[in-house]
Amino acid sequence: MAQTRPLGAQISHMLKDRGVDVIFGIPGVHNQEMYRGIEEAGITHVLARHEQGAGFMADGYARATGKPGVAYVITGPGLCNIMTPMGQAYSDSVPMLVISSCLDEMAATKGQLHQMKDQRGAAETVCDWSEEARTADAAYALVDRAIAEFKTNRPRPKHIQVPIQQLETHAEETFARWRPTDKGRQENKFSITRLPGAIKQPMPLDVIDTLAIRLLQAERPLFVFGGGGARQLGASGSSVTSILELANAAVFTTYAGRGVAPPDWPLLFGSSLARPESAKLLDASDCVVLVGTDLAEVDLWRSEAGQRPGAYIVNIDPEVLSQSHPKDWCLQYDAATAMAHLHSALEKHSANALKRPKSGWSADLVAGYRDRWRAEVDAERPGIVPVCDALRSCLPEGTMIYSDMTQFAYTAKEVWDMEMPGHWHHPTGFGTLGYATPAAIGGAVARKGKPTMAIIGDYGFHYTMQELGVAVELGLPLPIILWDNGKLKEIEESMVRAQIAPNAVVARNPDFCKLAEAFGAYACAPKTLAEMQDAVRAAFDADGPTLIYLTPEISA
Ligand SMILES: Cc1ncc(C[n+]2csc(CCOP(=O)(O)OP(=O)(O)O)c2C)c(N)n1
Ligand SMILES: [Mg+2]
Repeated sequence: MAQTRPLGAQISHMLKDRGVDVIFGIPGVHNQEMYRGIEEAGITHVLARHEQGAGFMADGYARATGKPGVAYVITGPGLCNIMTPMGQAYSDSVPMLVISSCLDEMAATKGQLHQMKDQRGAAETVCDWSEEARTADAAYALVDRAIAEFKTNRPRPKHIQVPIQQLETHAEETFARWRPTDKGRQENKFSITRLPGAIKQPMPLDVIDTLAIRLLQAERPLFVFGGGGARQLGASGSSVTSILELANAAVFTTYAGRGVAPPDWPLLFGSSLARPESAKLLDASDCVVLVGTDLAEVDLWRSEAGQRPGAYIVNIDPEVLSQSHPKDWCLQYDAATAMAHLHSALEKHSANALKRPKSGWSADLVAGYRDRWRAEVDAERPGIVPVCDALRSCLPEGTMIYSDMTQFAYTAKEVWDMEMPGHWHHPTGFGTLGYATPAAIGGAVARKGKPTMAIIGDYGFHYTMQELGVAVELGLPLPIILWDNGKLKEIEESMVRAQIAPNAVVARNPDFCKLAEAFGAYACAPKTLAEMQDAVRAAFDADGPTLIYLTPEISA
């Protein structure tokens, strides 16, 4: 029997019906109607300590699962506080749904609680769209629109605001009418299978065939996989491995694309696109395939990728395709669909006795570049590479890592190959300090029983340290690697390079271990790499988070 409830409660029931199990947020008098239905609907609510924390938790949850990360916030300051995570989710293509209350009336009444000039418009500057629902049906339609777009478009955050009076008004459960009834669809609610475009237009098999033949005939075929590729290919990495084998192709990944190609693939150049020499290699390739990447400035740290004449570009985002070179081939598909077809085409054509010439790449050549780049990375920010190696070797299989804007992460991203795609999350595009702790909490909530770890710098930790309380409350076995170099070191070095006398780059730090303990977390300060490894192993078995405090003085 369809039930009538206040709209605030209906929204939670609808979200549950559409597959949402967890909501991150903070209640207030304005959005309390949204809290009426949460428990009854069977949804777990995680109470953050700041809306920025709630937003990053929703982001971490979404990146860990591919499901939407949902957050409830209040009018005005609640929404403003979550706008930074929305901006982060926008730049990194994360499916996040923020639902807030809003004032019923603005123009005629000044000085209302939580009033701001244009809340909807403000949110729109950091997300895909921001809409107001003035009726129950509008709210339901917007929720379904958001969920549908997460599945079919490049996933990006959306904001729905509902006037307080509407949240309080009783509404019919009409959203149930649209409930998908067939079981297959129910189970598949959030998985990206095919784009609507892919359903309407058949795969352009002639283009895929041409690509397969070109890959087989090329001297130096080269794939670049990005974060979109990692997200869409997910666990179907095996088809990538056989594509690489059939084509004997070399691979670059972006930082977010790590893990799409297996780390032991002998022609893996790694996540080294920021090394200037990578441009030469792209240039040298006679068949470049870009999968789920827009080769953004934050991937390359230069304006141009390299020549890549007549590249094949697989991307679900038409905006990315619109920036291609006129000679490029554009395939508006998700990576999984395109790679599956490419795999069949490669098998067909290699069986058809198309002679595969000796590849222009060799394992030795690739290893030579990689060794040199590793030495460069080590020289740029000395002392971090050995800590990365020790850390990597003690992590349980399938550990998901959330990193922050710290030198430790900048180094790690270039020297740390991932075994699986989608297991290292960094605030890449927006570059927000304070991301790692709450995002890792969201990831740990999403993957109970599986290992999750955060890496953060001493300054960045200050931004969201209060969320430690959430990790303690939820008993999450989360190691938090805190890299304390005693300053805003990346900024200090940048000032020195710009011949600015370094200033405003040292903040007096608290005793981080005592601070963590005050929250009820565990804390330790290992002095050697072996002690660090023991601490990390113990942290994964603990009944709450552990702050693992490291300084550059750590000894081998
Ligand atoms: C919200 C926000 N404010 C400011 C910055 C600029 N910023 C980037 S790194 C950094 C210093 C970070 O210091 P720390 O966390 O100690 O990392 P380190 O570079 O020392 O390893 C600052 C202020 C930012 N990225 N995000
Ligand atoms: Mg620092």
